[in-house]
Amino acid sequence: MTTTTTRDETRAAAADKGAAMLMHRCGVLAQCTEKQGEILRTFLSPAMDEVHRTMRGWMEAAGIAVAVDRAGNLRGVYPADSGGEARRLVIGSHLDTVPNAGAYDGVLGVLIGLAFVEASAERKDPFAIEVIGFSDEEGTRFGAPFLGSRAVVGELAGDLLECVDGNGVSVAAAITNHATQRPETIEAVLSDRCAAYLEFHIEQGPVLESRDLALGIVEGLAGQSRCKVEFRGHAGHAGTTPMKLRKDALAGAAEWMTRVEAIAMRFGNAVATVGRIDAEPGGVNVIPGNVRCSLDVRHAEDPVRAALVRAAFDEARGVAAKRGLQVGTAQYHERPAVRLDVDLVSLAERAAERAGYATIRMTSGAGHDAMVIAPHVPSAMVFLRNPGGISHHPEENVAERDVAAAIHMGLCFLDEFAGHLAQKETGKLV
Ligand code: HGY
Ligand code: MN
Ligand code: MN
Repeated sequence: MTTTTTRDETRAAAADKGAAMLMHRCGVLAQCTEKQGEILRTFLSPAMDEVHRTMRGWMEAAGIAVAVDRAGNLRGVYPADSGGEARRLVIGSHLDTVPNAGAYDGVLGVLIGLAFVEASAERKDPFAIEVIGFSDEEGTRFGAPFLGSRAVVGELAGDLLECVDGNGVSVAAAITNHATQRPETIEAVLSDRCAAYLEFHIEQGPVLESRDLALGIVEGLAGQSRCKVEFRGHAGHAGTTPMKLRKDALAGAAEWMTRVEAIAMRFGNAVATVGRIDAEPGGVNVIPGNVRCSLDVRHAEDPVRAALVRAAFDEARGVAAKRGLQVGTAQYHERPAVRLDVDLVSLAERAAERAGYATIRMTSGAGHDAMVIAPHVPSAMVFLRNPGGISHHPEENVAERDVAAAIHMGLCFLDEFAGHLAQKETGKLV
């Protein structure tokens, strides 16, 4: 009896199996944390080493050669059918988290690369697949994000290496300590055979759910600025200092924060967030004398983002002058907006269509490692529906059927990628 299973039904079945395993593995890796009761994994931490040990077992069982590089990125290469130094498709995302994180942000995109390899056992691809689990995309430990992906594109240098964590340990010292204890670490560079980068990530927003779509094709990522704003007033006794004589740094910061919100509303499609505020000395009966605020600003157009940052800093100076406070403002990190590779974006769209999934094109408001890699390697990114749009939160979730959709679409991407490579090599791809 001839089988009636078509290649795509077989593929869909492989995708379903891979999705079930991926969801299980996200649950296993969620146990690797630095803080009991929540998910927290930071740059070069013991919890990250635990993730590496667990993933190494899964990856080596799939025939992937595994290493960790000096920047703490997990690196796994599955050879091309032709072996040797074939071109590489890199599939990656990050393994670190924000504090009190969900179980899918970043991790899903790394495990999906492993799922492709496991679902490709019978394939004979003319390209190698490299799965990368970046060590630090969130910037939780040092405040500066993208340390892992910036290392592999040669940007981890200069002032960035001098950033210090809450214990006064610098990025450079953390890397040296980690690598000294692990002499087997490899250089943190991208192979010069890397032909493309592909990242899968939960949307971290409500759009796909609102359109009842499993997958979205990212064509660009908004630029981002990370700033520090510090208000300096005069600490004093909460009970004896008349209101008119105060120089309350926290009251000044509070007034400024509401103005930042109003400014962002004026700049259509901009977002501005004060996510962290440290008030000193922190006594309940002491007027705060010093307040440090973070400020995160995003927009798809860099000049608009720059104008918003300037406006926020001007407001801080205005509030400080009115209240007799001193103020310091600084932008310590920025990444320009990025457009992804038009050919790979179209290829991803075609792959989703072949797998039977309608998609929309999207611009990402969230930052991702793809925005660091894209200026160096043709890159594409695929979003998965994120129920409730909840992310950076323990209730972050993804549906197993949408993970299956992503794996199915990804296998169709691999089919098309071989032809894409051949056309690029012969110069027929314009
Ligand atoms: O902050 C971001 O956009 C990303 O989640 N790291
Ligand atoms: Mn994140
Ligand atoms: Mn992420």
